[in-house]
Amino acid sequence: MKRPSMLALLLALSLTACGTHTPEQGSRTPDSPSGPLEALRRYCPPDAEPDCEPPPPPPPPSYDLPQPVDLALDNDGDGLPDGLEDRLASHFMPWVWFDTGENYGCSGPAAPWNPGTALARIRPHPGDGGKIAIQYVLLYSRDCGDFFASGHDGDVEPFALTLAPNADCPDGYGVYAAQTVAHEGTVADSRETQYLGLSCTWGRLGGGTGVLFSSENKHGNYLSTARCDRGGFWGSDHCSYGFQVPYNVLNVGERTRRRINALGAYQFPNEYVWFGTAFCGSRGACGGHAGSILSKLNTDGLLAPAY
Ligand SMILES: [Ca+2]
Ligand SMILES: [Ca+2]
Ligand SMILES: [Ca+2]
Repeated sequence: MKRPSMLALLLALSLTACGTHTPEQGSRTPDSPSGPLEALRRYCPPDAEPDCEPPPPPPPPSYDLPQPVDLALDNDGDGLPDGLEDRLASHFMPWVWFDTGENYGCSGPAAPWNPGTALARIRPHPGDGGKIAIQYVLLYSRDCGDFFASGHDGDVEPFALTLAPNADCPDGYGVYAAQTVAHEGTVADSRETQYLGLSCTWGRLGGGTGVLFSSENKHGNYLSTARCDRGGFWGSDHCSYGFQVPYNVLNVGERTRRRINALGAYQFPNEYVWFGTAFCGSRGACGGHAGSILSKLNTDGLLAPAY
């Protein structure tokens, strides 16, 4: 029998070594595309050691801005200095009047002796970047219902202003237009628009007479009693100069750069601006009839006109 040469032995040893390696390479092709080896393939380079560990997942993103913020800066990243946003939103917040028929406590937590919570999103107007859009929402613990419309826990009622440059005004902007939306998205959807001639003083803090009416027990917003009394479900809304309530205006920032998210410090524990969860007026689980705050502040369809 012919003895194998040294070269043949070396060749056989080499093939054996390759053979031990080949199944490992084969094992990098996973049977299941979602298996752990597939995870290794995604995270480790092709020539990585077999025990290459994928890196830990990144922490979830936090969009909340560190507090306190420098209001001279554009912390929420929309192109406007945040201090200017704050001043304009408060300066042009109108007087808010409730109907004489409002049930006692239904405007709560807002009352003539306790300022209510108003949220505002302020940014360049999507329809004209030279103007500023302010979207406000007024928050209530409850919608108390009226005639054909049932009540519910939590109430989020929007209105909007468009500001335009006016060098005569203290911060360089006056009110161009106001728009209210009551019963949004229902058969009783009622919208009212006023053009306001670049007024410097329309708002309450600006010394003006700009007024918003909150309809009886339902809290739909209107700019005039006449429009309110024709609005609602089959004309059920009522508005009047019954009693007046002041509001604190909070600039909540932008969705990805939040100035305010949790509302626990602002009369509404366990409620959030930007999470998109149903607003329940801090009354626990509810049917979601008020919708979310996010849905009101993030909907360009509720903006006041740019032209
Ligand atoms: Ca800003
Ligand atoms: Ca903003
Ligand atoms: Ca309501």
